[in-house]
This record gives sequence, structure tokens and C-alpha cells, in this order.
Amino acid sequence: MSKRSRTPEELTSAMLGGDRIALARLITLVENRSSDTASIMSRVYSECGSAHAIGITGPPGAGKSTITSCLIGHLREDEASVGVVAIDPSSPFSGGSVLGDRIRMQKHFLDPDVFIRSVSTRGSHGGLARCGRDVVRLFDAYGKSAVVIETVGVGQTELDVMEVAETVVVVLVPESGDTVQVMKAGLLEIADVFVVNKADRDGAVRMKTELEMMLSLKAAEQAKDAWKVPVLLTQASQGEGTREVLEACRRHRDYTQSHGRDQRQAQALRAETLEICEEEIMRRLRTNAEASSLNDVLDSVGSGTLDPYQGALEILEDSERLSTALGAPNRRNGNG
Ligand SMILES: Nc1nc2c(ncn2[C@@H]2O[C@H](COP(=O)(O)OP(=O)(O)O)[C@@H](O)[C@H]2O)c(=O)[nH]1
Ligand SMILES: [Mg+2]
Repeated sequence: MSKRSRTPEELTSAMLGGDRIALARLITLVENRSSDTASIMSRVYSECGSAHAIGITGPPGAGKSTITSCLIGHLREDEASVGVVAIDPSSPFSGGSVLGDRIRMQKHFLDPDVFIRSVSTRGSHGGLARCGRDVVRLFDAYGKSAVVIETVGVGQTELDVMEVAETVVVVLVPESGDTVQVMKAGLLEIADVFVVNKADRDGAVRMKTELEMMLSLKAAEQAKDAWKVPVLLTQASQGEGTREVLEACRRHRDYTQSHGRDQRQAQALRAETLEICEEEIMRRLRTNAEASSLNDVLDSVGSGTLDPYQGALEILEDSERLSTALGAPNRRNGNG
């Protein structure tokens, strides 16, 4: 074996040909937001679209990991190959919950047709959501037929990462409070399937009824053929009702495929393009700042002869300076 490490292009070709080690390497590159991320992902993107990406979100402790583990089991019973992306805003080494998840997932870790990867925060704002989406797409292009994305909470990052999921499952439990909380967290907007887990606890049936009432109010404002969001009861720790969750996700996928790309998806893609620009601009500015034509402006700000606002305007409004600063010196083979 050659000692030379493979280039991102070589890794991408190998991954698309089924090389699992290349897949793992690419995930690491993307997780570190390597300068090659955009060109890798652009190549990968055209190979995406065959995996069913299922997002699982909801408050901590609702049973998302337990449900994810059950879904993996059902998908494997059906001989699907599965990728799992766990979005963890904390370090993978700090939280006890992650250890619990590992124990729960243990049997799946040994299965060569299941690839579990947890991604955690690195650096910039929005980075985690971007990274989560990219990993889902890498799994898709690699040939996974299903990708399950589990998020840890219900913040903006979690809502953002859910844009990549074709089907979003929102998991609630009787103790997650009243349904007003659900509306406030924006969960009603993103749920394609609601699950009320811990059906063994008091209040589960009442919560299901309340959700159904809320959904019927929403449905009254929608087109007649709009997707009807089901509310399912599960007791995930016993594996009860989880097969039905997978079936509901599949019905939702059939629905989206027969109804075409919706407004929400088009909007999300537009927004995503701007986010990629934002990330790429900041990366290039930071990389080039020291060496480039930005340096004299930054020096003046540093020595106090120019204020930072004026400095920023000077950088942005001098188009020659800006285009030098945004150049792509470390793009490997100038394919763009
Ligand atoms: N009573 C009860 N406990 C459950 C059920 N499903 C999961 N749990 C437990 O709830 C806790 C949190 O589950 P977990 O899947 O880690 O939740 P997550 O934080 O949403 O991923 C664990 O101790 C599970 O064993 C259920 O249906 N009933
Ligand atoms: Mg969990």
C-alpha cells in the first residue's frame, strides 16, 4: 500500500465506488470543515436522492435514541442499509447520554450494514447544521438506503439540520408539557409524523388527542390533498409501536414523491446556497487575511488609525481588494 494519503478527489471516487474507509475519511474532512468541503459536496450532491432521510427530533429524554435504535432494527429486518447521524452540540466525550446511546446502539455497531456517526460542534455558527446535512448526503451518495438523523434538542440548529430530512419525526412525551410548547418551538411546522412516546405513562392518550386537535385546525387552512400528519403512540423501550413509525415515514415519503418538490424545499435550497456562500466567504477571508491585500487595512485598524467599521467598509467596497481576498488559492484543480 502506498503511504501517500489520498486526495479528496480520490477519496470521493473511492467512496462512490463503495469504499467504507474513504467514506469515514470524507466525513472527517467535512466535520473539520476542510477547505475542500464545497468541492467534495458538489461532486457528491448529484449522487444523492435515493436514501430516505428520516429526522428524529424532540426534547431531551423523550426517547429519540431508543426510537432510533428501534428504527435501525426494523430497517435491517427489511434489509435496508442504514446510516445514522447523531447531532451532538457538546463534545462526544463529555455527556453521559452519549455513552448511554452507545450502549443502546451496541448491537448495531457490529453490523457492517449500519454506519453510525456522531458529529459535534466545531467552530462557527451554523457549522453543526451544515456538517450534519453534509454527512447525511455522504451516506446517501455512498448508497445507504435510509439515513436516520437524531438531534439532541429542539433549538435552531436542530430545526436547521432537519431541512435535509425528507421526513421529520417529532418525538414528545406526556411530561414534555402542554401542546402550546410544541407550537412555540416551531415543531408543528416541521413535523411530518408526531410520536407520543412513553405510552405507559399517564397523559399519553390525552396528549395524542390534543395534538390531533391542533393538527385538524391546521389542516382546515391547508389544501385538501395536503399530507395528513399522523400522531402515533409508542412505548419505545419495549419496541411497541415503532414499526408503525417506520411505516408512517414510508407513507410520507410516497406522498412527497408523488406530490413533487414543495415550496418549503425550494426555499430551503435557496437559503442553503447563501449559507454555503457565507461559510466559504468567511473561510477565505480568514485564510487570506494575513497574506493578502487585507493586511494593510487590518494593520491600520490594529494600530488605531482606522476604526473597525471603516476598515470593514474599505475591504468590502474595494472590489479589487475583495476579489483577491476571496480568491481560492488552495482549491486543488481549478475545476470551477
Ligand atoms: N417509561 C418509558 N421509558 C422510556 C420509553 N422509551 C424510552 N424510555 C427511557 O427514557 C430515557 C431516555 O431515552 P432516550 O432514548 O435516551 O431519549 P433521548 O434523549 O430523546 O434520546 C431512557 O432511560 C429510556 O430507556 C418508554 O416508552 N417508556
Ligand atoms: Mg438521544
